[in-house]
Amino acid sequence: MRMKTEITELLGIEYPVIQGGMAWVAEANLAAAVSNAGGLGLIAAAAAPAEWVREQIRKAKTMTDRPFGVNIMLMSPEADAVARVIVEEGVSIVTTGAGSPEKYMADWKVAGVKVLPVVASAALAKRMERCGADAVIAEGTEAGGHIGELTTMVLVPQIADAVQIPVVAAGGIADGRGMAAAFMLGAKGIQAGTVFAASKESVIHENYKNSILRAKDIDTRVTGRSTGHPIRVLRNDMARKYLELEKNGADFQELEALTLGSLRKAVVEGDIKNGSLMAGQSAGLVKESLSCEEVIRRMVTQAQNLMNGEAQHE
Ligand code: TUI
Repeated sequence: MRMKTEITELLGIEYPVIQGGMAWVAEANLAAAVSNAGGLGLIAAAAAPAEWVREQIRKAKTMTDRPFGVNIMLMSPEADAVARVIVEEGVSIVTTGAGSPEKYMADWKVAGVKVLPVVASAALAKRMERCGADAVIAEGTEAGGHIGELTTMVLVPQIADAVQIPVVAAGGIADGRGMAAAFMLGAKGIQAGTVFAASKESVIHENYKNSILRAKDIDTRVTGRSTGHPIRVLRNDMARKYLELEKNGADFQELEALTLGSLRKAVVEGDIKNGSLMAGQSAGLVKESLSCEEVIRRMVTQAQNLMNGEAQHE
């Protein structure tokens, strides 16, 4: 099983599979497991203190000799500090989300950091290419957490046409069928979150994992459309309450109060009723908790078989 693409070359990894930068979920254990399996593991800085990110980077270094990266969430008040920690700790790969990383680009380039911004439009992809991005991650609205409007199916080919740098497809991909489809759309690699959140090495609460494994195709909801911060989650009491408040015209403060600490509640405490269970639409495709190694092996093998013309009917 070999799969060389511009993305494996760029990142120095074996398979063109990147683990999504999921808040509270993507910590050192998961990142190291994915990197040890030949993909690119990521530590998600999310809104965490920069010193927590530094600890996780140091921990991951003890757990893998392979490349891993840090995902920086640009809306975080800690973003400036995390951007510095990335350079100080010698992290070689960064993915960015929920904004534009332009102001950090010069410092990262000088330090030799490879930068892969997550984008949800062709315009932002072009802007990222101009400011020195090494590749872009085109994330469709099927993804979990903070999302854009366009589907992976229409976003990836338009971004592949818009830029010269390699494109990674994200959103809705959990198996080799999605991976093969992404290649057909012009991607050179894929990013997956949900399937890794449900993996054996993922440290999230069992209740959260089981919610992903039980989820059916139609079980996600998008909260926060009214505030301009749409977030895809699994449907539960929390999502229902949030959507009800939004329908009744609740203001930003009221909605924020409801969700404050809700992701932690789900990930750490396993509160699947009142917690915020961020997950992508691919939750419906994830039926069992596999090791990261198994996830990647099955995905790559299935994609290769499909691309060799061996159509897989169950
Ligand atoms: O960032 C994500 N997904 C996330 S971040 C997150 S933490 C959070 N928690 C509560 C509220 C908000 C965030 C949970 N999930 N994915 C990458 C992504 N980036 N998807 C879409 C975008 C994006 C959207 C607009 C990137 C850039 C952008 O515009 C930037 C600009 O300046 O034009």
